[in-house]
Amino acid sequence: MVDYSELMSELDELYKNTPKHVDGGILGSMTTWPHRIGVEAFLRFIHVNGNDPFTFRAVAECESKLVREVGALFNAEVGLHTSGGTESNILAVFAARKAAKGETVIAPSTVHKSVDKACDLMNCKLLKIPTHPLKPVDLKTLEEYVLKYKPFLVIITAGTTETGVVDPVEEASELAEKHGFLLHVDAAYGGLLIPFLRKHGLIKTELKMSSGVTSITVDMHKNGMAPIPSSLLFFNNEELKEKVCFDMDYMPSGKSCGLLGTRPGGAVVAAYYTWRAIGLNGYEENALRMMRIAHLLHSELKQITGIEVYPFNLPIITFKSRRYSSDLLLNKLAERKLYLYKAPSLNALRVVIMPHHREEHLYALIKALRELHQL
Ligand code: 0PR
Repeated sequence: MVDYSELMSELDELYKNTPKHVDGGILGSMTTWPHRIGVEAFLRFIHVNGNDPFTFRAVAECESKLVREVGALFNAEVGLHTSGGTESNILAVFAARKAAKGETVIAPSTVHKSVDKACDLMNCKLLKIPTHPLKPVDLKTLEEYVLKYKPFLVIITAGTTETGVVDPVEEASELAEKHGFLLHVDAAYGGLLIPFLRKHGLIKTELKMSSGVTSITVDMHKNGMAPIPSSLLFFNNEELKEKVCFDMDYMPSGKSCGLLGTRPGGAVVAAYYTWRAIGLNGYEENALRMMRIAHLLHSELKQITGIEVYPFNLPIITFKSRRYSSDLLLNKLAERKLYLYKAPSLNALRVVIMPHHREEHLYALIKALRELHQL
């Protein structure tokens, strides 16, 4: 006989020893503590297959409301829920590849690795424009690459993984119209920050489905605070979306959209109710608070002798130690239960301020860095 109570104690132990966002030590990951309404929604719909909107209508309803309501932030009307930024980016490349002839994709070197993965899977040639990690892609160079290599797709990023840089969406969209390439914008990280920060003049770029933009990735499990796995992929028309839907004749709906078959329907319901629970005002407040905390961390790190801190646009702070290598510092901080990520292109470390962070979480890091850099 299996002893459930033994299993439960084992689970309790595992849970106890797993870092939690509320403790404040998770400082490098783009994940956050999901909203409790989202958790509740996920639990209630834990049994639901998101691939079967016929039997489980709630999922289909939540997905279409989510696409409509979140999409309104970006003037986007068509889209689908996916398992994350990686799936959204893979599908964006797949749809573009079916819609346009060619095999070359162009992206700044700051693009997320999921695009390498997508191109590897689809056997397309990914050409990267050397781009400084702290700068957006240079438009003149982008145009030169486009004229020279004639890509079917260009991918830019609104909030890069390592440094939160926002590529010039409007200008790239104009280039797309002028030269006839498709344009995907990866806003997995920045999608639920940029519209709110722009409203306050903190970001200049307008992130929207303008006529030159083909698709946009926006993750709900990052700054959306929805439970993992959750992302949205928006397309600028229905035909493009149909390209990521496949025949599934035995299913009542007759088709299946996206990469997964059976999938967590609970994640879709959870994302929608998280979105409702936080609301536009909540997302705006989060974005402003995260920027305030980022400024605080930035100015504190600047004062520590032995640390070089880089400029930022979105709440991602990168810094380097003159005393320790990135790997050594990463491990020294992890010993103190402060978990950062690397920003390899700068040979630096990365702190991503997420919605759950409070000032005191950052003071623990500042204190540790001060101690480690004392003479
Ligand atoms: N696009 C951007 C701009 C991202 O920063 C990420 C994730 C993705 C797409 C992929 O999203 P999913 O992880 O939801 O598929 N960046 C995360 C981060 O930098 C997670 C991550 C980290 C993913 C390392 C892959 C990886 O190799 O924290």
